[in-house]
Amino acid sequence: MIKQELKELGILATNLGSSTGQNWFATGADITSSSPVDGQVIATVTCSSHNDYKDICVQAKKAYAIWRLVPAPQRGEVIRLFGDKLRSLKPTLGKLVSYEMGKSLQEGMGEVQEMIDICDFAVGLSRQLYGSTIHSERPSHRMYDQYHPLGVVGVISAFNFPVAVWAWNTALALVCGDVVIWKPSEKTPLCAIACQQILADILKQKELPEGISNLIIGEKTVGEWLVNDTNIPLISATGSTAMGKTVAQHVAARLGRSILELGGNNAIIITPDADLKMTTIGAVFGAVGTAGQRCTSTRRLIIHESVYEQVKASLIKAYAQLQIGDPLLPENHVGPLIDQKAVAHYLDALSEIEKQGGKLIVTGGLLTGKGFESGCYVKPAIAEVENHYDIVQQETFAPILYLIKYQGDVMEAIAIQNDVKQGLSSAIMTNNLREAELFLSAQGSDCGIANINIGTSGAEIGGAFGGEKETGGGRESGSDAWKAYMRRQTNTINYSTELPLAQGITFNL
Ligand code: UN1
Repeated sequence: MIKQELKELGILATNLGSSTGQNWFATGADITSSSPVDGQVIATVTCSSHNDYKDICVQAKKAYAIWRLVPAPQRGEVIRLFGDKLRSLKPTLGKLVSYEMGKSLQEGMGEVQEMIDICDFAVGLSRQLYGSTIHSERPSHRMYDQYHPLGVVGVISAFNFPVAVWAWNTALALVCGDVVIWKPSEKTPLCAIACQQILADILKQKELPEGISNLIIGEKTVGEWLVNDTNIPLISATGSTAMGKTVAQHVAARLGRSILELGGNNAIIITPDADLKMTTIGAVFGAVGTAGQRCTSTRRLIIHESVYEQVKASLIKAYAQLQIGDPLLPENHVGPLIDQKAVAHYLDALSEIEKQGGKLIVTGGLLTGKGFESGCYVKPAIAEVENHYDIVQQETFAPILYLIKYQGDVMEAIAIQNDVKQGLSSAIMTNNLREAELFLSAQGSDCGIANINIGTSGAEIGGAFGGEKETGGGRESGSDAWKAYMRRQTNTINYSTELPLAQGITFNL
């Protein structure tokens, strides 16, 4: 089904490992990658052993010694070529993402578009790694700060964005002069191999060391080598809050830096002044897009009682029109969950909702029969709940949408929205300026992302991406997120013939 695409992406064998001669070392155990679309095994992939990991680190360090001396705009040129290549491979890589991960082809290509966008951003950035000039308090002195490369950056990414999240990190890290070791989700190794292959070809073309971009494949232990390695000054990890807590503690114990992008529990507030037509599209896409497996997926709608019944009715109508099935077919809105374990979590959550007092108004459930043989297809569900239920407080990575009613003013809705442990993305649908500004104010949303009149998912790469509280506090992608990938240095230069001390201190010998 995907053979042609794999060939175009330079993946020639279906048993992948060190024998392919590419620059990930793999002599460990084999894992298979199977598609949640049809349950078919796509390929067997050999994981990295601990010795492979050590070899990779040597290679990465050697490459770093060279790469950090390449002028930043020339590093940007490498990323420009990478972005151009991605442009031509967008349909092919998008299809692999869709088939290996299960998101719709549209969204698979959207993910590749995010890669292209971050490359464009990084190319511009490569000429703008600005520090500031600071006026010294001492005569004939000059101060400035500058940003230097940091070293080898470890990137741990999740299955749900198997290519874009790596690209956000890698495009920035590379123009910053760092090199990358990537540990992708073991559920989507082929997407990772394809990406690595594309970048490796460009490095080769530019006669640069392969070790600028490295790939290690495997389960949790492989990630642990990275996290505990004192040679890696920065770990950027995307995934569950549980994973992030472990990573944070281990990296902090060795005083390394981490960028954490963890779970969300994202809500849209729908006020009496909302444009309800826009609201329905934003809420439904946010809740069922990527089958509810984005960290920015809409989990909760906090709806004013005056529009509650109307919103509920239009959601039920919209959900009845959703087509669930093969994500590669353009008519389908919702594809499968990543695997049967995810299905089990989803089913558990449905029964918990009822146990805890919630009411399923769109019941959901597992789909069986023709087209659903992989056992990974579920129906998106909607439940009326209260915000304090344990199940509502958790992030269930599946298409389950919670409706919560509020009676008072927008401050009541904001309090409900903030009353969860996570703090990634949030939105308000309103045409009322006061409500919108309150939502964005210091007493408003406590999330890293707060939107007016759009949904919670689908952030553009230009902004810094990440969230507060149990979302981990990290920022990736646009704005000045690049600063986390560099080390800052403050420089003071004395061009006088005296040595005046700061703070007016006199020290005479
Ligand atoms: C994620 O779900 O881990 O905002 C990333 C969005 C995408 C990225 C999500 N641009 O939904």
